Amino acid sequence: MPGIDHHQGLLWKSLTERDDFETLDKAISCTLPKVRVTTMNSKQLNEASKFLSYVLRHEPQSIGLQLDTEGWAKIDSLIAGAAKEGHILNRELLLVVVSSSDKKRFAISNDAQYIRAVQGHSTESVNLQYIEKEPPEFLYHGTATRFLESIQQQGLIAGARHHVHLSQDMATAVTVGQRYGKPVVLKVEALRMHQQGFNFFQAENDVWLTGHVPIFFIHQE
Ligand code: HQG
Repeated sequence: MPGIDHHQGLLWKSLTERDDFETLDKAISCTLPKVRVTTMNSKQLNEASKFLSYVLRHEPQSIGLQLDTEGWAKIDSLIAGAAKEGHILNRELLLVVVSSSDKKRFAISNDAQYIRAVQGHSTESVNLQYIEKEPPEFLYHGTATRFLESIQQQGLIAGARHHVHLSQDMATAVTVGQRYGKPVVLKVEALRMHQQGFNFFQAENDVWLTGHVPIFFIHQE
C-alpha cells in the first residue's frame, strides 16, 4: 500500500503531536496553585502527553496496561505500569496534561479513577462506541502531497487507526497535514456521503471520524 512508510511509523507518530506550549504555561498557572507550577514545565507536560498518546491509543501492553473496550485505563495501573518502565507520572501531572491539551486528546472519568484517549486509537483491544451524527456539508482532511497519488487511487483510508480523521475547519487540516510533509487540504463532501449511507461520528474533542472516503467525494482545495 502506498503510504506504508507512514503507517509503519505510526507507533511513533504521537511524537509529532503539536501541543501549543506557548499557552501551556498559562494553562498550568490557571489549573494549579503556584507552588505546583514550579514543579512542572512544558517539556515535562509534552513528554507526558506523547507518552499518554502512545500507551492509551497504540501500545497499552508496552507497560502491561489493560484498556477496556471504551478505551478506559485505571489511573493507578497506568501510573504503576509507567513507573516500571521509567516514566514517572502522578495524578496531578495527568490532570494538567488532560486539561491543557490543545486538542483535548484525553478524558478523565467522572469518578476520577480512569483515563482514556478520546480518539486516534490503533490498538485492537479498543472499540470505542461513538454516537453517529449527521456531518456538516463539508469536512476537511489534511495530508501531505506525497500521499496524493495513493489517495487518488484508494480514497482516504484509516490505515492503522480505526477511522479516517476529518476536521470542520481548514486551518486544523493544514496543521495535521504539515506533520507529514508539504500539506494539502482535501475537501470531503461529508453530507452527501452521509445521505448515501456512510456513517459519521464525532469524538468528544470534535474530531470527525468515518471509515473510508471514496475518491468521488474528495476535492483538492
Ligand atoms: C494518509 C492527529 C496513502 C492520511 C490529528 C494521513 C488527527 C493515505 C496518513 C489524528 C491514504 C495517516 C490523525 C491512502 C489516507 N494512501 N496515504 N489511500 N489515505 N492517507 O496520523 O489523519 O495530534 O494515522 O492522509 O489531529 O493524519 O495525534 O492520520 O496523512 O486527528 O492528537 O495517511 O492525529 O491528532 O496518518 O491524523 P494518521 P491523520 P493528535
